[in-house]
Amino acid sequence: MKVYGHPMSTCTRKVLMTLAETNTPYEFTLVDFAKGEHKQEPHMSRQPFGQVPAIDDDGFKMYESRAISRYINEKVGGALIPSDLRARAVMEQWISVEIANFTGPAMKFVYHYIFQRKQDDATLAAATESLQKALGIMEKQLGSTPFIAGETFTLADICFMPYIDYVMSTPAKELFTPYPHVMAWWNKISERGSWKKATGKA
Ligand SMILES: N[C@@H](CCC(=O)N[C@@H](CS)C(=O)NCC(=O)O)C(=O)O
Repeated sequence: MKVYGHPMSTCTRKVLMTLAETNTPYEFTLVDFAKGEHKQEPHMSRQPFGQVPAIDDDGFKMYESRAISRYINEKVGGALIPSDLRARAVMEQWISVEIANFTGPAMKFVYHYIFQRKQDDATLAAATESLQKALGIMEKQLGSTPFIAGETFTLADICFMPYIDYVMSTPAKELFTPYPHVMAWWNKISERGSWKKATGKA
């Protein structure tokens, strides 16, 4: 399987984490943002929105990180998607929470502090409020289950990871302190060897 992406990209990292968790071999091709390769051919034919990641699996081409992760897990018979209908539905619920309620506000801090895309005070205040709301809801869940969607590590955990990792290296990490179950979950899942491999920390 060929993976086209950037090692620092949150979306690429979801795919790399899924590959590492499922022990799936792959060949990585850097799409160099600095050279604008993501907005040029041949990458535009792989990902028409000019973003990463994209894959080519023996001629089968697709993009969108969460969809790619589901494909990889199903292809190799991985354990990242529960076979039980209701457990799987809960996993999908938490992936939707990640997309709809967590990642947007979290990324405001990442843009502001890491990527130097400065956000105004009102934007950061709104992001703080939204993130605190999401963290409170995650805290309740993680007080009763070891992983975000239940008893096992799933794609839902993976989907949160790249964003939390970046937020934790900004002053917004303090927003997580009042949520001990979220912190314990993050400390546990970020210690996985697969995460270290996916992020080049191994
Ligand atoms: N929904 C897409 C989003 C992809 C995306 O936003 N990728 C970012 C890197 S994490 C990117 O390529 N940004 C460059 C750009 O949008 O110009 C996915 O999950 O794959």
